[in-house]
Amino acid sequence: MTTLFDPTTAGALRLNNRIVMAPLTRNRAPGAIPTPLMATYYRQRASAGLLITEATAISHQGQGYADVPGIWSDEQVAGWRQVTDAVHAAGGRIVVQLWHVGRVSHTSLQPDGQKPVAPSAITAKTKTFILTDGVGAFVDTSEPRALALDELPGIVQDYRHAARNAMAAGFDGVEVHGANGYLLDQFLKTGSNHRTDAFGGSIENRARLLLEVMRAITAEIGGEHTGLRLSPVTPANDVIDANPQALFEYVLRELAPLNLAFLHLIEGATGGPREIADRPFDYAALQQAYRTAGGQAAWMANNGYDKALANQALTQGVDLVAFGRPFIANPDLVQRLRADAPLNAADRTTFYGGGEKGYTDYPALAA
Ligand code: 8OZ
Repeated sequence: MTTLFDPTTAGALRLNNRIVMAPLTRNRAPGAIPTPLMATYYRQRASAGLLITEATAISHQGQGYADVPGIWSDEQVAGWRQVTDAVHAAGGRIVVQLWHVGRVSHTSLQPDGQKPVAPSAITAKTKTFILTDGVGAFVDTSEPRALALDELPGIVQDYRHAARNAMAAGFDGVEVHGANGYLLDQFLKTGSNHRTDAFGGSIENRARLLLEVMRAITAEIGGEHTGLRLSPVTPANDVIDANPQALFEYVLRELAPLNLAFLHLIEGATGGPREIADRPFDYAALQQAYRTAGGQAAWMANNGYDKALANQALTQGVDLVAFGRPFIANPDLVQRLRADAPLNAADRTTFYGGGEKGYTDYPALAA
């Protein structure tokens, strides 16, 4: 029987096991440039079969929180190079999560203090985190402006450029952040997309930006180096779709020919309940739609998994399981799961921002 500890492949990626470190926002990149401390943090966790970095902005416009990293400049690429070298030296694999926040931002984080951008000028009822004179605070997101039709090719180009930078920085590939109410998810879903042009209205139109982004990235770096994260029913960041089952089955059928490395599904509410009473979703039917269309990507499941639930999922069509919060406090999570050892508890007060405390100082099991 296959277990979490058996090696596998995902596109071009050869993984030592099926345990994935989920993307985790940690806000420790001042000026959006990855630091040596971040290299230590990721190296400590390199026994995961695959590391997915924290969400990383593809452009200044794509920034939505203080001190999150970017991957649009050469200086950022050089910063990430320290991270990928450290992880590879420790025998791990790492992809960078490519992120445009869309409307989940604040004017103070945007170029020249401009409004954040979105499919439609609808403010998200959610908070972001900003720094004012070095003091952090959670604040309401700013009112966005709707992107003009002629701006969308530039957004696609920013993703493509970020993917090229990712390979230059030594990553094994990228994960496109299509989840959690950020730009691509805002375009997908009826609640946030009220456009009347070719990028709004029908499912085909709402899916168009995501599909153009995925086609551009796979043309640039190859599908075998490309993954995608989706969250069909999460309420995170105030998104909702009227008919998510039909929407996501369409998206996955269209993605089938792209030869993707993996598809990463957040089941239920991100970081919350796996089942949402008024938002049912059939993930097995989604996978069936993708496989029937010829899609071969590894299927990565996420949200609230423990060892028993993960091993059960491996018998039901899941190939990889992503663990989030357990990796914050347990750099050697793979070893601990293998040994059924107790897990360190994570300190919430150090999740976002700060230095080594609550970041690189969690102990591994004694040798
Ligand atoms: C927590 C805090 C800020 C951002 C996501 C990138 O939910 C995030 C995020 C999580 O995908």
